[in-house]
Amino acid sequence: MKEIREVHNCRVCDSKNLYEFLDLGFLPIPNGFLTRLDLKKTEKKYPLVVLFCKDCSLVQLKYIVNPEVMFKNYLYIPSISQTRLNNFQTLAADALRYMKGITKQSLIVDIGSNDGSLLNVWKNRGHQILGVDPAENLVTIAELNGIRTELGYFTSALARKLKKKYGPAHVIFATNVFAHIDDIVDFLNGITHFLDDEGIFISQFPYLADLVQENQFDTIYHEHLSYFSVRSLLKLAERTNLEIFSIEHSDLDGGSLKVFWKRKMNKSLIIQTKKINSFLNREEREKLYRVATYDAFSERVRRLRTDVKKKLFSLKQKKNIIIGYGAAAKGNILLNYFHIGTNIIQYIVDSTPYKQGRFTPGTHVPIFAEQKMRETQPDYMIILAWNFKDEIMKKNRRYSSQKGKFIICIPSLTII
Ligand code: JHZ
Ligand code: ZN
Repeated sequence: MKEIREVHNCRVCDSKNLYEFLDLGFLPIPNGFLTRLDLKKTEKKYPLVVLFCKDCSLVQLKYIVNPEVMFKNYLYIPSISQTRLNNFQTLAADALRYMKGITKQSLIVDIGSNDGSLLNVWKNRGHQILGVDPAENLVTIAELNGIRTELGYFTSALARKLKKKYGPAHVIFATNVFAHIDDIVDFLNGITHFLDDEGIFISQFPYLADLVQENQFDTIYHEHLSYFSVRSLLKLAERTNLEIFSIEHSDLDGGSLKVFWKRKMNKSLIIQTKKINSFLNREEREKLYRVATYDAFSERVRRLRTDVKKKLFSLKQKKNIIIGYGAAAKGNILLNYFHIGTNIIQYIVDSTPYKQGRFTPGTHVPIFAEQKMRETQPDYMIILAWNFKDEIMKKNRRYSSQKGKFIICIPSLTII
């Protein structure tokens, strides 16, 4: 496949009725953290343009970057944040609540399993586990952690091989990967095939309603091809042999949906119509099916850029030391779109070992471990991983007791 492909049809309903409402410009892929050597090379940047489908309300990227460019060697791991690890525990409890028949022989599968953190929860309880992930570096780490993992992208073809090799899956998870998939109908056909008759599939991803309401433009990036409303999800389910039997809201990642799927023929699980309709009511109330809502969103994003740049430049003018906290993919979107780099931020601290010693893509801000802060008592810390602001501010009580201030940019500029 070429490095980039333009979308002409909605991936959920095939409509050509697509309305372009936001253009974030040419940006580097957000997890493309650079080594010192990379700094000398020319950096690839890809267009980040967002479309709204007027027929099913799916929000989706206009240009798709080849997954091999983004996921072959992947530097993001979930296990750095306690909040994210807690979420994996909650998901296990969710599965056990809906599926009484889970035994030690049940096969638990995680698509986009990364370093195996989600499956670790199940391994510790003695279950059969299987990870699937395309990142060669992460499969090696997961296998070292004793998490059996198949290298590759989950498709209906791979599903047939996996079912033959491991038998049917009783629970399949897909967290922070469902929105990353281009041929989502084929993906769901694979899930249908791999699932046991009584099995359930649980997907979790950022929720479009929260993204729009909280101005979370920085979670729009090349990895995230789709931004789902419940309306577009139900439309998608109609094209498969699966049925959504429940949806729950989670605060993770600034607001995400946990979507519970079963095979249409599985009558042992009741469809939670009331719960599902409550999301549709919210989407109607917040006018998520109207073009004007997305034009207003884009206007707020442009205003946010002006406010943040003005404030940061004036803090810098007064010789304050400003750093970033959390070398997050979303942070790289914000820094690049706001044109904020070493002209404002001295460095970023992050506990992810593979990110330390590297530089942020496009803006080339150096990334250090947290002890760097001890050496250079900063005056301001921009929490780029704002989705973990509570966990991060708690961790930095000493910094704030020494008059250090926190800057949060989403949903609006706040200094604490
Ligand atoms: P974090 C993630 O994106 C992952 P990103 C993924 N791209 C996705 O789909 C979206 O969320 C929804 C660091 N950190 O998890 C760790 C500390 O150093 O929000 C991470 O590098 N110390 C698949 O990249 C970064 O911050 C800490 O105490 O936006 C957080 O990035 C904490 C809490 C985090 O992922
Ligand atoms: Zn559509």
